[in-house]
Amino acid sequence: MRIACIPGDGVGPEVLTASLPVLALAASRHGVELDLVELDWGGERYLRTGVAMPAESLDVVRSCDAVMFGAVGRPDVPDHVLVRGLIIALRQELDLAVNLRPVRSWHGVPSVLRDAGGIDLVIVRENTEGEYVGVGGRVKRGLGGELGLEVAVHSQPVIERLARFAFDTARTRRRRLSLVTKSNAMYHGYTLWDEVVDEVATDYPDVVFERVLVDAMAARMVQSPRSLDVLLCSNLFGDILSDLAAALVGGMGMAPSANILPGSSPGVFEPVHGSAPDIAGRGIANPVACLLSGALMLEHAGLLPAAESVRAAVATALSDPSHHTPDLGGTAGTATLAEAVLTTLEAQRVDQPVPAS
Ligand code: GGG
Repeated sequence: MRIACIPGDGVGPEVLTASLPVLALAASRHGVELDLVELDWGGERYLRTGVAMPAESLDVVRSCDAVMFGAVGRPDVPDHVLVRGLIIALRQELDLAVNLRPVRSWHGVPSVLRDAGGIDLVIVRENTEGEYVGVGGRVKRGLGGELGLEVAVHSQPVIERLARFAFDTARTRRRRLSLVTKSNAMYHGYTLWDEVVDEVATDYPDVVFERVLVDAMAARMVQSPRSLDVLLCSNLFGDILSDLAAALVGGMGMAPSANILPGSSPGVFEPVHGSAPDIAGRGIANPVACLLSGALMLEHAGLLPAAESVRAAVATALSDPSHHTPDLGGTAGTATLAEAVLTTLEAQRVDQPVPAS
């Protein structure tokens, strides 16, 4: 597999460098070698050249089977310049319709909840339009009474495509799907979501379907997260709720994601967290979100046993608190945790069924 690697900014290079040997070993054990193509896209390149990624970026990415992405953002560049210029641009230009954000609890990992055991949900986030489509403007700049307009765009084909993916995902899990909107107040775009998803739901009578307003969902995720399975969300709501979900299972360092167009490649696989400039360069960032994003990449490439072997090794490493990074209450560094995962993976017998993680 030819993998484009975009370490990006802040802790991005640290977590990606730590994760790649694990992913390479898991893949090679299942007969696939990873050919890594490193790309210097991100904030430093923006400061040097005026753009975060070059004009031919799509050709470069399309020549690869997948993209592993670290993080984007640095304090000396306005956040929106890099987020829009890199990660949102890749999602939109490659038409990566689905942002898949699975969240689960891990044995031994502390949580803000008294009992976080058994949380296992997946957020299916719309990824190319909604509130992040980039339509709007600012007028009367510098004249007083300035206006800022941000127009959300929701389209039937994009909602329907995403909804079918979410229902298909629910069929591989506990067959429960919650559509998250705010259609009581934002009643143009979100009533369209309600109607389109209601219609799709009729094709999936075996999936228990409900509509939940985003504010109620935020409360429910804290109060009864185990009642949730698949959450189908717009771009904005999926972005917000996935941070909340991550916080329930140990924090942002535990949340992986996949940007994919089902049945197509390349997808872009990235930890949900950003560049964390406050801890960048100190070797203490949690690599788990990046490792699990790599597992999603292997799974998307059809290497499910390799993906499961990474998840099982992560579970084993996390069960020992001496491997925990500071965000999990420990004192271990990025390399210590990643090496514990690698050592566990090395010790796994390839012909052995992967233990349930
Ligand atoms: N690791 C991905 C990253 O750096 N994300 C920063 C971010 O703010 N992303 C916005 C988004 O996911 O929509």
